[in-house]
Amino acid sequence: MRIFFDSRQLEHDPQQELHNGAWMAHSEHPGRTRAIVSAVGATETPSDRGEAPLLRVHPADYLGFLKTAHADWQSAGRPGNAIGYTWPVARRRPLNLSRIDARLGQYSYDAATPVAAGTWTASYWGAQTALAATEAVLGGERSAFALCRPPGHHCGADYLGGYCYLNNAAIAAEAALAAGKKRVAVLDVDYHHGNGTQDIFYDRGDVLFVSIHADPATDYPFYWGHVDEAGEGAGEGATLNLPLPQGTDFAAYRPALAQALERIAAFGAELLIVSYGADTFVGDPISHFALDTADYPLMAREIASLGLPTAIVMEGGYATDALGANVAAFLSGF
Ligand code: Q9C
Ligand code: ZN
Repeated sequence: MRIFFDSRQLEHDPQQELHNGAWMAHSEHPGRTRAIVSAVGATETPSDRGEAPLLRVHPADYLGFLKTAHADWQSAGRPGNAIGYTWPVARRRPLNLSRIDARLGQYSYDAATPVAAGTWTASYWGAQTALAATEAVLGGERSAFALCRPPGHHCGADYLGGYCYLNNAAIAAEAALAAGKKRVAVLDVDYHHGNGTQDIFYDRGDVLFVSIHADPATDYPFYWGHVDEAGEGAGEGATLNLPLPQGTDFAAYRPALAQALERIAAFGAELLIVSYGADTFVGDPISHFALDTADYPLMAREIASLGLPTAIVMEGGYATDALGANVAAFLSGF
């Protein structure tokens, strides 16, 4: 399998996140990626396809915010990473605010996703990595892996959150549509619901979003991922949420996976994007499913049995010591 990776993604090195009321070292650190690189073998560096494919998903004002947020934070005399502390709820009308704190609140939804000096560069090359893998499968590869970092599935068109800044899976799906595919499916198997990807395609009939994740009644991101979220307008029926309880092992996971794959086949997808998070692993420090390393090849084989050209995009997974083995195990099933 062709594997794409750009080492500039290591430049994103966020210092801390607000976790259950205390600042703690950030879970989404460069060491995750180093662990995966040493486990999966040779990688290819993506070429630069520019900003146009990013702009199919994210508005220019959001990209502009992301590019300068850390410098703006420094200009305001602040230490460390840029992070918001107030979020608009009641007053969502468009306002042209310049204060960095106001802009952070406008373009984010949590305090787990700081903007560091290297965040834009890393996110940009993460998106290019997803595009390279997509191009490989459009060119005839059966499957390809994009070792993306930071992850992408929590960020929407114009907001960051959940350690995510650019939505790599959505950028990949839009690239496939731009290349002429009529129907694309995104299967999200990260432990957490892919709220950003869901939002981006919620009213669209050409992209099916299917997610298997921890029940938002107990788990982040709480406000999305409930079973009754099924899409709207032209996208009615093109979103499928399959929440599962904490403690789920692969035996309990399998029926949901079968249901997800059935829907993707029925949709008539011509290309599949898999948002793969290894945080379903039993040893994940911030998650509560019970999948084991040996389950990932089985999961992958079932996905591969759809017979669709498949671009796999890396999302979460925080048990760094097991992460390389878990990713390699998943890829081996294709
Ligand atoms: N106390 C991904 O896996 N932290 N993002 C929640 C709980 C946010 C995970 C804090 C978790 C985001 C891509
Ligand atoms: Zn996750």
